[in-house]
This record gives sequence, C-alpha cells and structure tokens, in this order.
Amino acid sequence: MEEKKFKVYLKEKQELIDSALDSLLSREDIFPMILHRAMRYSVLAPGKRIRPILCLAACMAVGGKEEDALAPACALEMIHAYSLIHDDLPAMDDDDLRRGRPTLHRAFNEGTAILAGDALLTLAFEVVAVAKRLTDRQVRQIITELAIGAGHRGMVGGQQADLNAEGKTITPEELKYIHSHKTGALLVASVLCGAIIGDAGPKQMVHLKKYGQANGLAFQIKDDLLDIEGKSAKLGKSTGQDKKAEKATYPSIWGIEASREKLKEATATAFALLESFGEEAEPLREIARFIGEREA
Ligand code: GRG
Repeated sequence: MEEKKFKVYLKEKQELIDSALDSLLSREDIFPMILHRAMRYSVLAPGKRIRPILCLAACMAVGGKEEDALAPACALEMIHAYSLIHDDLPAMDDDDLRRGRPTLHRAFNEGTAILAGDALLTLAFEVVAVAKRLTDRQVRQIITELAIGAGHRGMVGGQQADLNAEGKTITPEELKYIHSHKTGALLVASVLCGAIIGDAGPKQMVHLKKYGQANGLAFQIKDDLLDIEGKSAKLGKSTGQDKKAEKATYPSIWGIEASREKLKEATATAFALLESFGEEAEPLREIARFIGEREA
C-alpha cells in the first residue's frame, strides 16, 4: 500500500471508530453529567486509535468482517483511554497535557478522573459482553485476552514495575518486562482480539501474537525516542518527561543510536511474521511501518 493510500485508510478507520465510540458512550446530559462529560472528554480527544485499528486490521488479515470487530475495537480504545487518565494522575506521572489538551484531572478534578477511568475500564467489558455480532465463545475469548492484556499480568503489572523502577538503575531485562507489559500487552491483545473475531487458525494466532509483541516493542522504543527527539506540539504532551522522572528507557540504557537499530529490528521482525499472510494483511504491514516512523 502506498503512503498516501495508507493515510486515507488511517483517517477512514479513525472516523469509523470515533463514530462508534460516540454512540457507545453515554450522552453528556445523562446524570451524573460530570462523569459522562469526563469520559467523553478523554475518549473522544484526538488520538491515533492504533489499538482499535490493529484489531480491525487483524480481523481482516485472517478473512474476517470489519464490522464484527468494531465493538471490541472500541473496548480496546476505552481501556487505553482509562490507562492514560490514570497514568496522568498526580500519584503517577502527574502530567498536565494529554492529546494536546489539559489532562482530565486538570480539566475536571482528581476524583472525577479516577472514576471516569474506572467507568471506562468496566464499560469496555460490557461492550464486549453485549456485542451482537460475536458468538458466546468469541466473547469469552476476547474478555480473557482483554483481562490478560490490561490487568496484573499485562498493562497494570508493567505500570507497577515502572513505578517501582523510578529513580533506580534497572537491568535491560527489567526494562524489557516494563515495556512488554505496560505498552506491549494491550497492543498484543488488540491483534489477538481481531484474530479471534476473524476465526484465525492456530498457526495464524501464533504469528499474529508475535507480530503484536514485535509491534509493542517498536512502539515503546519509538515512544522513548520521541520523548527525547519529538516535538511537544505534535505529540500533544510534554517531552523530556522520562529524563525528569529519571525513568529507565531504551535510549537511557542502550543510547540513541542502538535504540534506533533495535527499533528497525523490531519493525523487520513484525514484517517477517506476516510473510505467510496475503494481500489482506497489507494494513497490518503498514501499521508496523507507521509505528516505527510516526512523529506523534
Ligand atoms: C495506569 C494501569 C495504568 C497503565 C498506564 C498507557 C500507560 C500505562 C502509560 C502511558 C505512559 C506512556 C507514555 C506509555 C508509553 C506508550 C503509550 C501507551 C503511549 C500513548 O499511547 P498512544 O501513542 O496515544 O497510542 P494516543 O493518544 O495516540 O492514543
């Protein structure tokens, strides 16, 4: 797929997801209004929608129907939005800016930010549980993958390890754990959910899981590099945060050049894992390229 065509593809999918999210979220005039306003403020803020798009693209790559994957794709974005809200809280990163806007606890208040995050995490599971286009088996499998990716064996576990590591010297293995759990686990779950919806075969599942892991690694290395080299205006958040918090990152352990090399290797691995897939996996290939080259 040429670059221009992929940009159109991304925009089209972002609009599809935004419109589905809009209809899944409660209206702002429903009591308690502040909670619903807060949920919408965070979820509908301009984000890349990488996780839901990965879910749609993985479903298509194994011959599934995109519309079947739309509700679980939205659930992934809700979980992601909750994680950003809680990550920005004073007890965690204490950030002022997210997606180019004041963070939720700054725009509203801390209590509402905690509750909006909690509500989004639980709504995500409800959205999957009631999805009409899925079989009971698919619902059970998707809920399992979401829980593994988001919970103590996934994102929350990675976030805890990250909190513990602040201001400390950590080993490359510990850094790998943090990255693969904090960021990688939900990206892997995104791909696996799409594969489940498209009824992927066992071999395809294995390849797509590894593709998700390679993508997760590439995503996090790029995130670390952008925190040093990126432009705050483009990123919609402050840069230099990792250094300020004395966080261990790929560049702080390996240096910038070696990190760029590792990023290239991870992208190449993601590509190689899609070799046995046909034309339908083209969006997955482009997403891997995009993750490595993105500026935001
Ligand atoms: C609070 C349980 C809990 C987990 C937080 C998401 C997260 C875990 C931390 C965010 C901190 C951070 C910058 C992690 C690096 C990777 C990451 C998740 C970046 C933000 O995701 P994008 O780039 O954001 O997909 P958009 O706004 O495009 O959706």
